[in-house]
Amino acid sequence: MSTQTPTDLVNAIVGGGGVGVSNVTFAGDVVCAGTFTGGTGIVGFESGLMLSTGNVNDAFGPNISGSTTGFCGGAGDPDLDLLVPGFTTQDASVLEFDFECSSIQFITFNYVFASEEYNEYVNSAYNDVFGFFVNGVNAALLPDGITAVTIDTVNNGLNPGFYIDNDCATPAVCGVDIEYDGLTVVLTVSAAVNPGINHIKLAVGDAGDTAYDSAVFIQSNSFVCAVSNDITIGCDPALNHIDGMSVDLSGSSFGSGIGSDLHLSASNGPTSFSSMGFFVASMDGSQNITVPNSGILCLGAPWGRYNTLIAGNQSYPQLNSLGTFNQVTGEFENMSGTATSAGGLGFDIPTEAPFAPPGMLINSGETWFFQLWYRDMTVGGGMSSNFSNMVEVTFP
Ligand SMILES: [Ca+2]
Ligand SMILES: [Ca+2]
Ligand SMILES: [Ca+2]
Ligand SMILES: [Ca+2]
Repeated sequence: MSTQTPTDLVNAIVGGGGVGVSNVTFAGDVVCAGTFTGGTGIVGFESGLMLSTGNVNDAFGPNISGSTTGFCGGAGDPDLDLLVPGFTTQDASVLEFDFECSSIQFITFNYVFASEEYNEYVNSAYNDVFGFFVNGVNAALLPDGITAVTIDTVNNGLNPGFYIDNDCATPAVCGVDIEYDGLTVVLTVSAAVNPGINHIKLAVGDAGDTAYDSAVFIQSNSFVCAVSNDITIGCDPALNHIDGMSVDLSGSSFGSGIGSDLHLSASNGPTSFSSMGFFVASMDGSQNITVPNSGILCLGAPWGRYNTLIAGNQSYPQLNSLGTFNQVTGEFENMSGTATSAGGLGFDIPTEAPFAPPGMLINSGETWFFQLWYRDMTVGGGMSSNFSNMVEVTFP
């Protein structure tokens, strides 16, 4: 845990390119905000940003108190006050900034809320509160899109599936290596944003008094512009490869501008030999035929491969998705440098579709289907091939 400048705090959570950030401000005490590492197995992600109503260094486990309390200068926040009618918040930690997404209409990020107010102050006046205000509207909601995440709405009695009890007293369960007596599972914010400049306020505050800390943890690099929610998986699961697993293809936004802002990644690949592969695309995802020793081809014709050899033109390097599966992790690693993710995992789909002759574009509003083709082996040691499952994307 370490305290940082406001810009450091924002940089800790903004991932990839594409999220233009400006006008960063922080209100609160410097000891009540910071960055952290080592969160795996505790909050559910390794590193990120933390905002607290007490000293961030009091977050470390084990849980030795039911009432850990720190102070952040006293001042509350008017937007938080509106979430707890009748109360004035205090000790608020408030990080605000403007951001801009290039042509994409959603923002997402992952977080956990934790509090010492659990469990004794559930359904009481002493309810600490947090909010992620996107253009003034709180986006910290349960997956139903309606219920605000609060101590009173996520606890042992209400929405317990989103709650991890860590209270050593009521009842005595405190297996998580963190001071907070209760915390949420990892939750995701998904909020529509406007073209151009948007504003977000990330805020947590004490309510009722300044005692008993509460905090929010936001996952590093998880704050990204999203390709809407319109990514679905099909033709799943794929046929198992020689090592007994099926390759999982998934899609996400990578938030910068090679083209369509879609990032494909593939995992669970063969590790017993060096397997290469590349991505293929089609506007028809209805085929679903099993090819002996070659997996399930889900894409209908015509389909094209993101491979400079088939494009037949070295001036189109962005179409080269050739890669290999890491023989330790089974993750697909891009060999041609056209993946923006850490470690070059996966592939950033360009605007141009991989058909020969080149020049066909993926256009806004179109639905496309993607699979990974890769080298597989037969049980007898002969060479074969296989496919991942399929990702279907309607481009915004
Ligand atoms: Ca505690
Ligand atoms: Ca407590
Ligand atoms: Ca406090
Ligand atoms: Ca409190």
